[in-house]
Amino acid sequence: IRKSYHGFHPAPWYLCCRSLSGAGTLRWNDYDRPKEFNFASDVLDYWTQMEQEGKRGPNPALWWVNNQGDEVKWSFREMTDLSRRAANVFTQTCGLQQGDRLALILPRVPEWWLVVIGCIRAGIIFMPGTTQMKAKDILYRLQVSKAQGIMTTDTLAPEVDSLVSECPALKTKILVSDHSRHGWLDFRSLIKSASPDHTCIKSKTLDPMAIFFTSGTTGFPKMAKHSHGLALRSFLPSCRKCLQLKTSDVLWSISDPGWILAVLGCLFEPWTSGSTLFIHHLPQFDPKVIQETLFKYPITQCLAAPAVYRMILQQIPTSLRFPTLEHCITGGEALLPEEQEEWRRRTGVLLYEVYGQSETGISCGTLRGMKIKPGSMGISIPPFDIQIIDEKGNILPLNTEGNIGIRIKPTKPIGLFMCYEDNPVKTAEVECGDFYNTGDRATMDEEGYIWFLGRNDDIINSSGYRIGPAEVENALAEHPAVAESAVVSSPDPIRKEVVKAFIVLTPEFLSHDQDHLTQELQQHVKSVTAPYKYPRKVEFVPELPKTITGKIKRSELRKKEFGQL
Ligand code: BCO
Repeated sequence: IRKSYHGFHPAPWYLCCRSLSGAGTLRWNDYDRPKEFNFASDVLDYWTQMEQEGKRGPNPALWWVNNQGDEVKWSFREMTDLSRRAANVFTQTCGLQQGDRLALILPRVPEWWLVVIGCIRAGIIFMPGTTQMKAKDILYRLQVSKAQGIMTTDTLAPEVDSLVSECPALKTKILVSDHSRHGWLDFRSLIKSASPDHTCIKSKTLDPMAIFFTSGTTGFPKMAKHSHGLALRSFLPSCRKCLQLKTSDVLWSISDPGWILAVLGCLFEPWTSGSTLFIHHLPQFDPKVIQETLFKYPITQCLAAPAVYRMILQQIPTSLRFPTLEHCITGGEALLPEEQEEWRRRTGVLLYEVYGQSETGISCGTLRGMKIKPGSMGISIPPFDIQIIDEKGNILPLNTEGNIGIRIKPTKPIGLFMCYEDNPVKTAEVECGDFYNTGDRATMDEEGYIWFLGRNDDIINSSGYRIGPAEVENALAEHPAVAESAVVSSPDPIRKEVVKAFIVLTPEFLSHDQDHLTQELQQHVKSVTAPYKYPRKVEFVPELPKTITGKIKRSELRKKEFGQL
């Protein structure tokens, strides 16, 4: 890793770089389905070549900073070199092969990019996960995916060691740290000694590339499996219209590396266009740090969940007139029209909304320069054909509420997930006639703009996190105070929705102080599963509403929360 402030002069390159619309001057059209595609060889190595031929400015591919003043700047050539080394580490030292699975639980450290590109080069299926995960979350992921490898930092390594005996498929543990740990391979030293010569696999576009875990209403998260087509999609002309990045752009993508939004916004989108990706390590989210960073660095585009923009607007009373910021994009949850307007008023920059899921990547959006209709998520982005459908897959008339469907017949579009791995039942459940049913409710207007309304099930979207109620209920059930619980969405001015738990107490806890018990239960959930899921609201009730067959009526509780009953 090169940590240096030297040899880098921001002003000249971001003012004078050539503008190219994409790697390889747009070889494919929206509906082409090339047989082979590999992001590392087709895109990253292309920009390395452009750099070598002097056809791209001196701006780095990755520009990483942290709060301690460390800085990493890697050119495309360095990314190519280091990611080839990473591929060799995986195949030669770790014994991983094409088709093997690697659980990747890293914070925003520069190695994350080497690992993902290294995996793509070697055909290893990477499975990103948030560092908020706890031992049980990790155990589930390792077991259900039969992962052969895991890569993480010092913080989670002890958790992994505590469960490794229950994961027979796991054969390699790789640590990203300045220290070594018994039983773990040391990535930072291995990469230094690895060879930079590696022949990238010739991946078929529809070969598997990544697995994202996504929460559902019931049970444990499902494995949404994506092919290399996910990366190809960022390359297609329609998708390029979304951000319209140029080689001179500096895109700051604020998503946690555990989510698909990061794989798109922190990797495929910026590097397809040969742009600079800017990353702030941000171990804790702090709107003030975001404001300062946007003033300090020549960032031209910013991609973050609505909650990030909302929290900046709510918590920073001082100037938001950032010197170089031109374009802002948001996705992951619904954005309110008044938030969009306030962002424009205070920054002078428009905020464009995109929509997608772990299954779909970015599916629709208001493309840069297109008319913004506040409250709408924009239009369908080809090759996706989005329609509003009924429960049987019939297309509904304009301005009629229904499910957001993405056409999969006669041909599944490039970039849509392949299936829920090892789960044909759930895969079949989301097929609805000729469409993939997203489970999100919306309407479409005469101009094709899509207007989000909510979910058709019990999934909670809190500040951009998709949370399955059963995951929180299971965590609560482990506490002796909880006889039973029902977890639903509840309105919130900051996070739009938060997790609320209705809890029936066991007799021994009925006389306990309820405020104290609330805190204890919140801490308990934070300690057994990823803390972003903890119930920010708790209500103790004598009983839960149920159907005659004994099923908890979550929808009744949710409607009460939103004043719909
Ligand atoms: O709010 P609290 O302080 O009570 O609790 C927070 C944390 O303090 C706490 N926590 C975090 N790590 C912990 C911990 N507690 C104990 N041990 C730990 N190791 O847990 C709570 C976590 O909540 P949070 O993550 O929402 O934290 P925060 O700081 O409020 O962050 C705000 C946001 C906006 C940065 C965050 O909510 C966020 O990143 N949201 C966006 C999520 C996102 O990127 N979604 C996109 C998914 S992909 C997609 O939608 C497809 C689109 C194509």
